[in-house]
Amino acid sequence: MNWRKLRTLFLWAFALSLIPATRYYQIDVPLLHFLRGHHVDPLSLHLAGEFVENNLGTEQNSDGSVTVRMIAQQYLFIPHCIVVPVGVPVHLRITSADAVHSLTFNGTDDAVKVLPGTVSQTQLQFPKAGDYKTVCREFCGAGHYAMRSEVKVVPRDQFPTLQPGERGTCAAQ
Ligand SMILES: [Cu+2]
Repeated sequence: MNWRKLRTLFLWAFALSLIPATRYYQIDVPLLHFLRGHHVDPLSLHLAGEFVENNLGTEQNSDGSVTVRMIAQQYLFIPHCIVVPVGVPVHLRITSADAVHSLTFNGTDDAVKVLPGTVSQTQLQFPKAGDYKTVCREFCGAGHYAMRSEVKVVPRDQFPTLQPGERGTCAAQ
């Protein structure tokens, strides 16, 4: 075998090894979540369970962290604007009511794949206060390019002074 063939073989082996690497987050992680019971019925999200309307938004946990629950659907994220305190762990739980979406936060590297039928959960943290645009990065239909919302990251001492309603949506502020 000459060097040329060996190089071709090596490049093929490298290219093929990328397939399991990319499919891990796209397929295996959501599948694992599903198999572990993190599944929800996308058609009845608003009727019962964790993702009913008054349970969405930011909830303060006793250890100082917060839990954020959101729904992605064509073509918006609900709540449209959320408030979180700066510098604390944010446990994000999000599911889709229809297509596959991907929630990203401008100015950070975080990206959360959102699939109907399963709950995607991830932990993030915003090191700086300010407004972060959230953008859908998975083409999900005609209105995809308008699918964006906002996270307001507020000082840690300001967050507990907010009314429960103000934590769910920033529109009131
Ligand atoms: Cu989208």
